[in-house]
Amino acid sequence: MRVLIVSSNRIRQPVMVLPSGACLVAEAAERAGHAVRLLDLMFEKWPHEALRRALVDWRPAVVGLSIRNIDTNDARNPVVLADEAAELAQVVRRCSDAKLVLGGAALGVMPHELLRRTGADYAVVFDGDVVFPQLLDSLAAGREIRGLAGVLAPGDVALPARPAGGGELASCTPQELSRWVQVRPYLSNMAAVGLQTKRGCPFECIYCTYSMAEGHEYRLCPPEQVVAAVRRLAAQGLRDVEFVDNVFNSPYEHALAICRQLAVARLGVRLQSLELNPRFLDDELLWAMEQAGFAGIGVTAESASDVVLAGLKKGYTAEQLRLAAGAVARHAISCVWIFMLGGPGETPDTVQETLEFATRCIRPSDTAFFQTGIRIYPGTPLEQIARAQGVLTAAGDDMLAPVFYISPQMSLSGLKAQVNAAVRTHMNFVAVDAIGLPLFQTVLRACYRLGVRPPVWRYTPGVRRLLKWTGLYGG
Ligand code: B12
Repeated sequence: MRVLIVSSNRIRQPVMVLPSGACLVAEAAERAGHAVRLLDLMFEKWPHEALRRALVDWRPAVVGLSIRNIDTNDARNPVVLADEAAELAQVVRRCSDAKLVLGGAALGVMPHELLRRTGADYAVVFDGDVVFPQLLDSLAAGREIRGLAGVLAPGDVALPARPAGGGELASCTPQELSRWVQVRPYLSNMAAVGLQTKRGCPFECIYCTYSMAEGHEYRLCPPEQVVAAVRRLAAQGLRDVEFVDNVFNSPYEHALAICRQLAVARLGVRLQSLELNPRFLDDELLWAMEQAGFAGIGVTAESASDVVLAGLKKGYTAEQLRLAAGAVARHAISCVWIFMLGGPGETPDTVQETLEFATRCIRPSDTAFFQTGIRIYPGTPLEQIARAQGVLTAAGDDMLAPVFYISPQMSLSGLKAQVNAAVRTHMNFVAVDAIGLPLFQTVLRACYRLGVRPPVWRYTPGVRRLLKWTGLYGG
């Protein structure tokens, strides 16, 4: 069958993201014997017209619409992206009689709502590279789709069964990204190529959808395959590689083995991962990461208050966070600490505890990033808490427009004011609104031309001073 995969993501903040998942799915469909094209809308000036042209030229029997983001996860400036996906679906319906199939990270979060909102024929909920070829085969053979593992159809109430398999993760990155998308413009906007070393998440953070989308059990990509994938990327000139696992350093031994093997392989790549759990971050792993070529890491600390950490079910304490900060300070890798303020139990005092931790324990050359408010997703324990506290009134099937949790013990404006005051006096602190600054993308491209390479947040204190001096941010 002729298949058109459409990568709909056009969000450029905080950095552009190469559509590796959509490329993986395109490759898998091609391996299954189908003729596949991929349309990436990121750089298209007129996305609807580009889609119309692709539909008319290629005349696909199936269109796979990849949807990454539902919104920008920013309580300060909420943006709904589901409407854009619905408009693209309308273009498909107007210009073609192809079956329309949804896929992408957003489907792991709100599949029913997106299926309804777009009017698509099917949604692939779990691993697209496994499920999509099976769906295509069934469509080609005219077999019944309802009940196919990983596929949701209109009117289905329950989530579909997970595809059989489990165990090892077959593919962690596409074989050849540049066959499907223009890679250069992404690189000059400081994007790194994403690579998954595992799927699945056993943690129980109350706000998170990761285990809903990928299951609680880990499926690991063997370390030697991860090294082979990084080698392949390096051979294609892709030297900025980001591990995009839900949590990179768990299981700890798996991350350690990957780093040690990468160190031996000496591939000359700049590695990063923004998803490190402080509970599993020690000198041994950081040393291995340094040897492997890590240029930057992110620790998803969320809070440094024991009350809030327990409320979020993070599974570590403020003391463990301090130990992790001590370890980070003994190594040369740049680090961004990511905090998510406003969770259950948060008060101005607990926010102060977190700000004090960031002042005392984070090196001035490292970055502290503060998000205010927590996006509430249907089906999470946070949704139940928010309903019980009267913080959430929207119906469970009406949450595509973002709703954010703020502890009833404080207000969003109070929280913002507290964070802004700290940002003004600490040149390594950044609040979420900085991501949307006008000129941000222009600055990124200019930096790239001057030889600056990812991750850009390594330069936060310098950039912050410049922005403060020009009056653009945090003055
Ligand atoms: C790593 C990550 C990041 C990194 C990305 C780094 C990089 N170099 O790529 C960073 C930190 C930069 C980031 C930023 C953001 N992120 Co993010 N991110 C993730 C994370 C943890 C992994 C994404 C990933 O790369 N997966 C690996 C690839 C291979 O998988 P994939 O693209 O999903 O593709 C698979 C399937 O989706 C499917 N598939 C994909 N396309 C298609 C197409 C078809 C037709 C089919 C059938 C299937 C299919 O098959 C693929 C293989 O299984 C996810 C959570 C998650 N586990 O999905 C959140 C997630 C995608 N992010 C999210 C958000 C909100 C954002 C931001 C908007 C946040 C912000 N304000 O900064 C930005 C947007 C960035 C942008 N420009 O778009 C949300 C999106 C949903 C939502 N709430 O809107 C997620 C789901 C987290 C969540 N639960 O909230 N992110």
